[in-house]
Amino acid sequence: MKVLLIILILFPNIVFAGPVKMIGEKGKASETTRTITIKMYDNYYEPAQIQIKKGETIKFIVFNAGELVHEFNIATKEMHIKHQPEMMMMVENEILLSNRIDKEKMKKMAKKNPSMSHSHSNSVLLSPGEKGELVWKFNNKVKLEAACNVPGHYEVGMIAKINEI
Ligand SMILES: [Cu+2]
Repeated sequence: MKVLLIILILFPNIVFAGPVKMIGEKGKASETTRTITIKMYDNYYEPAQIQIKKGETIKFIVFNAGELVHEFNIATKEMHIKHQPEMMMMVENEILLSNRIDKEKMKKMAKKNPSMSHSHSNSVLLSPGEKGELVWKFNNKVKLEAACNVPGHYEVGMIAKINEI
């Protein structure tokens, strides 16, 4: 226990950067091998299955065609579950409204609490009608899923399975 605590204090990056590398990394746009268009509806993705090959860098063009705010987040199931309280906090602080993201408030809150900036390289959070892009390099070390962590959406199955082919 004591040893773990010392490791956490001395090397926080080892502990926290680890899982992120496990899921792959932010890709370079110049290394994109394929583009996949994802449409987000209330509350599902189209397509609901994504096929990837090891080492591929994919550019995802994500469009929110629904009437609610949605997220496209590439992570493991465990990471999604851990991310959900953070999203709930955004709802409680009225940054994340059901059909809109209060970006001004998000900026102000981010100064106090960096986790509220919601700028993770593995996710895009979009208001209805908005379009976003995410370039991801897959290394296929762990099982991944793309999911929406807006409160209630993951629970009703707003998940796109990522399968290695
Ligand atoms: Cu959603």
